[in-house]
This record gives sequence, structure tokens and C-alpha cells, in this order.
Amino acid sequence: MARATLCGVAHPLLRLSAEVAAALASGRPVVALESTLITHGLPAPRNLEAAQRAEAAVRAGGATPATIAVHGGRILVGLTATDSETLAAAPEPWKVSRHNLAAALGRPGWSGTTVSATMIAAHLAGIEVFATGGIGGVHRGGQDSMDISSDLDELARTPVAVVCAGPKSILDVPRTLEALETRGVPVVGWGTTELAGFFSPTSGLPVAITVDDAPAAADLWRRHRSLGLGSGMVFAVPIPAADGIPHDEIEGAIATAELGASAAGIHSAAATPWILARVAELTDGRSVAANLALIENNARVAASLAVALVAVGLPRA
Ligand code: PSU
Ligand code: MN
Repeated sequence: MARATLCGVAHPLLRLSAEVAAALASGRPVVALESTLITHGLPAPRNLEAAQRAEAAVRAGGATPATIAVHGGRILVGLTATDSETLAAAPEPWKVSRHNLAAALGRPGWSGTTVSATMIAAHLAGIEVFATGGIGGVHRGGQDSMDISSDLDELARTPVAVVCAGPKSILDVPRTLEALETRGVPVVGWGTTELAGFFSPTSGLPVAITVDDAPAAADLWRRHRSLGLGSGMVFAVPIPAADGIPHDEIEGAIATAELGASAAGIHSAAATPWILARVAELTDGRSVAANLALIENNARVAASLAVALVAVGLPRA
């Protein structure tokens, strides 16, 4: 295990796996992966399967996977196969974002990192590309409850490219897009002028920016970084059509799950895991199968971006 260097100084709270450290040291492509979807987003044993399929897709795409989690007072960047199994079965893991990252580092158990905490860790480690399922955003009713994911502010302040299938469709997606625009976060359609609809390839909402392939995405990201804007970028990749669930069908399940969450008084950090679990029940597990497929697809696309960034070869801003 090696420590990351930040401005040449080892960061004592990060622990890079030997494989990730070697890839970064020699400038090879690396893709960060989050772990809240392992600890909180998906039911066992599909959670471990998701982690393994994402890592395999990154490798097949010619990059090194760096799954990020917190354990034993360190942010782990790159998990061994055994680490992943332990994480997937960890008792009472925390769900860690910017606000409780330092606190999580003060406890012995495992924590899954959300998009926000994963971006922080990836940036500290010098990793520019990160793949996940969907980003958090403005929850339905968020204009009253103020339940707005810290993912949005993180995207505004941390320069990491996040490859996803759009905002999670359990959210208020139009308000999430407005919040991202306000924060100066580009939302980029990957091969499409329509925002990816998470469980379905389409959402009915337009995106202002489109790239057709990985080299174009790499050019856009490099220009963004060179301006010193400081923000991240969302690359929204549609789920492959064969794996998607029709928009109307999934919307019905989400609406029912939302009502159930309200009736049960579920909110804040517990909302996403609860609603995802209920949607899985309501769709007889089809939402879980779709979630795994889109995670794997995003990992594959993120690897192509990381490879293209190395090919562009410009110094990091
Ligand atoms: N997308 C999924 N499943 C998940 C998540 C996203 O398909 O479990 C997680 C991500 O880690 C994301 C987090 O950062 O949910 C957002 O949670 P919240 O809304 O509490 O900020
Ligand atoms: Mn929240």
C-alpha cells in the first residue's frame, strides 16, 4: 500500500492500493468508483456483483479501477477483491459525504462513499475520471424539505469528471438540472442531445452540451480544466436500450415508492436507499438488473474517457 502525494507531500489519510499507485505514478488511465451503491444502494449479493462488474468493465476498457471507501481511519483508493467482499457485507456501514467524511475517518468500521466523498478522494489522489450509477440531486419536494444532495455542491467545487446515467430518476430531475446550471456544472449528453433517464435511455429533457465520443469528451474536459473553473462535469450516458425499463413503467413504481417513503416518514440520507429498495420490490428486481447494467456501462465509458485523456496528453490544469 502506498500513500498519495499531494504537491509532493504524502497525504496521511489516503491509502492507495499498490496497483492504483503504480498506475498513477506512470500516468496510466485510472477510473474512480464509488461505494455507497455497494453499502446502501443495492441489495446483497447484487451489490458485490455491481462492484465486480464495474471493476471488470474499467479493466476491459484499458484503465485501472480505483474503488473508494473508508475503513480503519483511512480513505482507501483501490480495493482488493477481499476488501470488496468485506465492504459488501459490512455491518452498519456509514454513508459518507463531505459533511461526515472526517467523522467517518474517526471510526473503525467501513463506510461507503457517495458521489461527493468519492470526488473529494479522487481529487486528492489525482484521479480525474469517476464512474457511478447516478448522481444525487434535488429530491422530489426538495424545494420545501431542502433535501438537496451534497453531490451538487461538490460538483460545483471539485474538478472531477463524473460519468453517470443522469441524476437518479427518483429525484426531481428538472430542478436538479436547474441547480447544476446555477452552480456552473456542465451536464453533457454522451452521444445524445437528451438527458439520460437513469433506468431508461431517455428523460424527455434536453441537454445543452453533447459529445459524440471519448476524444471529444476529453477535449471538452481539458478546456474546462484549463479555464480554472474549479468545477466538475457530469457526463450523462444513456443506459443501453436493451437493459432499460420503459419510462412510464418506472415512473409508476417511483411514484408509489415516494408515497410510501412520505407515509413512513423516511427522509434525508435514508431516502435514497429506502426508495431504491422499494422500487426494486415494485419492479420484481428489474430496477436492480437495470442499475447493474448502467453501472457497468458507465464504467466502460469512463475507462474510454480516461484512456482518451492520457492520449490527449496535455498537462493537468
Ligand atoms: N445512484 C444509485 N444508487 C445510489 C446512489 C446513486 O443508483 O445508492 C448514491 C450515490 O452515492 C449518491 C448518493 O452520491 O446516492 C446520493 O445520496 P443523497 O441523495 O443522500 O445525497
Ligand atoms: Mn439528501
